[in-house]
This record gives sequence, structure tokens and C-alpha cells, in this order.
Amino acid sequence: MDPRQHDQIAKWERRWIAASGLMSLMFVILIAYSLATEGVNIAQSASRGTPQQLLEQPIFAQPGVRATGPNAYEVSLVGQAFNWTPETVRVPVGAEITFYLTARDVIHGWQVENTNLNVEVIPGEVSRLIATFDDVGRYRVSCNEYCGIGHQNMIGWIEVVPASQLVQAEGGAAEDVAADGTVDGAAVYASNCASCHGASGAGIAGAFPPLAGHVPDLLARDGGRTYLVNALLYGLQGAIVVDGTNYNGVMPAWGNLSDAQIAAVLNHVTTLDGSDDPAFAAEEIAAERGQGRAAADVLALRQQLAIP
Ligand code: HEC
Ligand SMILES: [Cu+2]
Repeated sequence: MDPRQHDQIAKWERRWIAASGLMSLMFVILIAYSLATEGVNIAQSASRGTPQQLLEQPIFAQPGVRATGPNAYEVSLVGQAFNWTPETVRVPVGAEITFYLTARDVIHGWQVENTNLNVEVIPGEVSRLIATFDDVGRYRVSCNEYCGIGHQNMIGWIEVVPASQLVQAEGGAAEDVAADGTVDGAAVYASNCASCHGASGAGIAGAFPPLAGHVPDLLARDGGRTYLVNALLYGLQGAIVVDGTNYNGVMPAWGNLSDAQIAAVLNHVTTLDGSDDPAFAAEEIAAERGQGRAAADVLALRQQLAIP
């Protein structure tokens, strides 16, 4: 064997080693550069518990924005398939914002586009993240961990406004309450229901039942009115058939919405196809609250409606 052949190989090997060394160096430089220009923002785990315990904490029972000091705010957010509660968060520019995030069902990812805010949102865990927005604007929040069939609709917003423009936010409800105190059912629907049932209530065959034209059918049956109120307050789980299509999914409970919001959204979904106003009243919702029903109990209520 010619020993020079080994030299030849060693030379190319050296070049490859140099090339990969150079690449590592480039990575280090790029990381240092992005740390210097973008900063680091790593979420911390603030507390743990069962998802239910965490959701019962005051900050998550009434998620939203609260002032905690001069130019300091606290924002609590709940992620669930397939939306963020509240959907829109309004905070002042330049203030220190502490975000607390948790999930109701599965793991979601909370990413504020074009910023370095990116947190994994985990059921049973509260993630804390501190941020300051230097520019006024409307920032889009998307879910970046695949969480189910409506994942791509899981969009939220952060509106960063001049401090003078900030009306003290009252939880997530402010958006759909008009100046005269009436609740806009279409706005409640757009924020909470459209991600699954579709903007026009057409649903997705096999996954999310249609509501337009179907809810008046449910309402017309004996017990239909009470059933609808319960489906909103306690959710619905189990096998159902709508217009000959099978569904066997889970609808989360909407008990975090106020009585007036639930009444308004029920009026909205009942009249999507131009049916008469069923005039659900907040008192009717209040009467069914606090019964501690489960989504499966609501299925039993539905079975009593004798749907063909
Ligand atoms: C996460 C997705 C999702 C969201 C958001 C959602 N739903 Fe549902 N909804 C479902 C699923 C899934 C079902 C069927 C459950 C089953 O298969 O048992 C359902 C069922 C229903 C039903 C009962 C239909 C029937 O035939 O009995 C009504 C009424 C309803 N939803 C209204 C609403 C309203 C109003 C909102 C907003 C406040 C809403 N839903 C938000 C997924 C969702
Ligand atoms: Cu998600």
C-alpha cells in the first residue's frame, strides 16, 4: 500500500473538519447576533395542578386584562380547541405585561407573530411570560402546535394601543357589549363558535354539526329550549346524528360566558337561516346554571327530544 494515499485522505478529512468547524462558528455567531438584537424571552412554569383546579383559579375563571400597578398589567389567557379566551387582548404600548397562559384540553402553542413571544400552553400547567410592546399595532396570535381539525382557525389578537386609548378592560366580554349594555350575539358567535361551526353556521360534516337551519329544529321540540341552554352551559359529548350525518365529538362547555352572552348567541344561532327571533332571555340561562351537569348528561337531555 502506498502511504501517500493515506495523506491524501487526511487532507480532505481536514478540509471537511474545517468546513464543519466553520459552520458551528457561524451558528454561534448567528445565535449571539439574534440574542443581542431580539433578546431572549423564555416562559416559566408558574404553577401546576389538575387542569380543572387551574381553570377554577380567579384569573382563569375570568380571563382577561387587569392593571396590577403603574404601567404594569396582567393578562390571563386560556387556550382550547380551537380558540383563545379572550380572543382579543388590548394592552397599552410600553407597559410591562405579564402573561399567564393555560390550556383546557390539549397542548397548544401561543405565538405572537413577528415577536419572540412563543410559549407552549399545557393543560395542568400555567406558563408565565413577561413582555413589553414597543410599537402600537395589532399583533396576530396563532396556535403553533397541531391541536385538531380546527387548529388553523385558532387565531387571537393583541391590540397594542396608546395608554390614553385604553379603556379599562373587563375580562374578555368587552368586545361584544354595546354602549347600551346589550350583547351582540353575532360578535359572541364570531369569537367563540365560528372556529368550529363555521362563520355562517354550516359546520363541517362529520366533525362539527351545522347550526344554521338545524337549531330551530331542536328548539321546536318539547324540551328543546332547555336542551339548548344546557348544551351551552355544560357542553355536549357523544354520538349524535344531524341531517343523516354522524357526529361523535366533544363540544366544550361555555359556562364562562355570561347569561346575557349565552342568550344572545343562542338567539343568533337560531336565526341564522332567517327564522323568527326565539328571544332567549338571560334569566332562562341563569335558571339552568350551577346544576353541575356533565357533557354526557346533556347528551341524555338530547336523546329525550325524540329526533328522528
Ligand atoms: C371546539 C369546537 C366547538 C366550538 C368552539 C363550539 N362547538 Fe358547538 N359543537 C361542537 C361539537 C363537536 C358538537 C357535537 C358534539 C357531539 O358530537 O356530541 C357541537 C354541538 C353543538 C350544538 C348541539 C347540536 C345538536 O344537534 O344537538 C349546539 C346548539 C352548538 N354546538 C352550539 C354552539 C355555540 C352557540 C357555540 C359558541 C358559543 C359553539 N357551539 C362552539 C363543537 C364546537
Ligand atoms: Cu391549538
